[in-house]
Amino acid sequence: MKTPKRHTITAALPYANGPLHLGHLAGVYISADIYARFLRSNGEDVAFICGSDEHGAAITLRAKKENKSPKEIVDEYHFSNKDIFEKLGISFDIYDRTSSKHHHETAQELFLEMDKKGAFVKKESEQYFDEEYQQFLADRYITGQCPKCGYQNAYGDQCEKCGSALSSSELIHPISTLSGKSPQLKSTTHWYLPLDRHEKWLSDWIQKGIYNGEQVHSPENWKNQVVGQCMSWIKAGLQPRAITRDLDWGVSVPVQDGEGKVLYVWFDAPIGYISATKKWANENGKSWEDYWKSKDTNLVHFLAKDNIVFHTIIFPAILSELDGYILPTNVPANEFLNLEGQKLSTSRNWAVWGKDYITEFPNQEDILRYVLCSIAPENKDSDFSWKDFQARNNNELCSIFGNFVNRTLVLTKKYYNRVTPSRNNLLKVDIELLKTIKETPENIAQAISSFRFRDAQGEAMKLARAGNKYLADTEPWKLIKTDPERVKTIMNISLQITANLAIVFEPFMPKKALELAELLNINLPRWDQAGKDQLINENHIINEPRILFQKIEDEKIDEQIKKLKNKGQKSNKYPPMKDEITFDEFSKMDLRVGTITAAEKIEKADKLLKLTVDTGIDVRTVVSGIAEHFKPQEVIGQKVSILLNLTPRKIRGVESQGMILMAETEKGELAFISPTKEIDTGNTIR
Ligand code: B3M
Ligand code: ZN
Repeated sequence: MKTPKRHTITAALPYANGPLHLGHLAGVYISADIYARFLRSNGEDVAFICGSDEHGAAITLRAKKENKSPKEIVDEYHFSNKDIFEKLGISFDIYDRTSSKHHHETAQELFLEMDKKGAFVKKESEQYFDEEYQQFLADRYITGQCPKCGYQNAYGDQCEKCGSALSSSELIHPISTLSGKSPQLKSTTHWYLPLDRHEKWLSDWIQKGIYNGEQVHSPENWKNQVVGQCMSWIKAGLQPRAITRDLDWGVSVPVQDGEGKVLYVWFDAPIGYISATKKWANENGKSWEDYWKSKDTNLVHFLAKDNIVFHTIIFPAILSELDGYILPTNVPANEFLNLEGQKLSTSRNWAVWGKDYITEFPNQEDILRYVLCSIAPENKDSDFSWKDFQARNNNELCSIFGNFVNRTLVLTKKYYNRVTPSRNNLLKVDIELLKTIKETPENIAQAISSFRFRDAQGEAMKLARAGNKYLADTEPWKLIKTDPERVKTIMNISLQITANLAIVFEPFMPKKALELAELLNINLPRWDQAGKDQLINENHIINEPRILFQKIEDEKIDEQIKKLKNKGQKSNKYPPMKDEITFDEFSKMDLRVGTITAAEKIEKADKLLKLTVDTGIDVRTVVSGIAEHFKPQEVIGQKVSILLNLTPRKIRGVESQGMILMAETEKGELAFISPTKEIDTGNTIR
């Protein structure tokens, strides 16, 4: 394998259908940014590529839900997500969008190139069609029973209960989410990527790093769980995958019989990396092809585990059919981040949103970066908790890193009026420290090169720890009276450590690194200067000391915990939602407006009233548990909602034919559900 001349780093394109939360940041973007910054600091040629994924059923469904157009949805989230990334210092070279004209053109071009080459198979097949909406249904638009585990509300593409990947044709009793009716099968033609053709070489490439007879990556650098996931797919046998859809939102299929069809979102989205690179290269006087077609380019995809197969199987299969493209050198996918011990859930609002953090913790973006890197789910799922966040800030950043820097700056001011003192005789403790200074960047570099960002940051922190210990052990504040020459050496070395901290922390906490350089009154040096112990020259004047990290108080953390719990409480105060039912299931209920015409107590049953209800189609008896709340004479003449077709059952010897609907408060108070305007008895409730 060649030493790379340049690096194309991609971070999964977030769907522009919702805001970013800590799970996204810890799962993908913080790691990717550390990698990109580290390489740039090393003077490497880097293209760090991202953007919004603006197509697919996730977007159109959201639009439908909010009664907006897909365009409105993607505009909203594209800009708000871009802003969050910027504020967190995620240093993309471009943050593009897949709804752009240039992306559509590139995606179409590549489709045509593949089509011409015979890389697709065109197949007619039966697909579900919603007659009422006159629309073919993407898998996401269909729900039904999972054939694997029997779960009633599986999506057409995946069962969220058992995790199986499905196709809608496998669902038992499929229902269209558009009309709520069962969809009909209708024949349609689609382009398929015959992944089965690619099985053999993909397997060699993933397991051995061999592609077209050449060693193109080192498999031992790939994460086990990534290789494991790929191989289990390959072993199960790869199936042809449709790469077009009958939809009206997306990149249209640029051939005659492609009318009314668009490219499958997972076909066009990864191509988004390429179109974004083109745009960036054009604007910056570079050649985009260097970043995608040159064998000495290191292509790395950052993403979370649910995106692995798309980047290790489908996209490589696409690239292999195109002229001259390289494949990724690595796909260091992360696992998931949990929140306070529970799975993150956007629908339950169990999340910490990037936007909220930025507003509630102003100028503390780097703290979040530090904490999320410390707990990055690199090899297994991990947990974010506010207490841990506070502890890492207070006990590590403030008490160690901040304390060391502050002492160094304050003592330099106090003893030398901010002028860097000279260094003289070195003792053993100094020599050891100089060795740590030298080794730190090497250790960090090694960890980053093998995508161990937690370890890498831990190594940087070790240097701060070593510095802090050095001052605590040597106690210059005591020595200043007895051995002022010695203090000069200690402070000189402490300043060298501080300068090193600025360099090595730059990939992790870029703003703090700049602040530190500013405090030292130097330009932030590049990585090749790290490890040196003469970064601050004798007589160099540093700036006025200032505190680098602030403690986070308990109140602030309690507030966050309370806020989260409140979100949870909403669903605790009231019973949680029952399992979803289909429209079909709902419509089986015969609900009507009825009128109570007679009521009497049932002997020896304190809670029950025997009601006579006029339902418009008959007069029937219903036993209802409302006797503790209503007297019989109170309810006569009351309009009610009644469920007619409930199987009759005997209660205290009386056959009850149906059920009266009641609203119940958490204190157990009851109220009838009756029409808000005059509606005749017998009318339906739907
Ligand atoms: N839009 C992200 C997701 O699955 C998906 C990534 C595309 S990367 C080409 O949430
Ligand atoms: Zn299932």
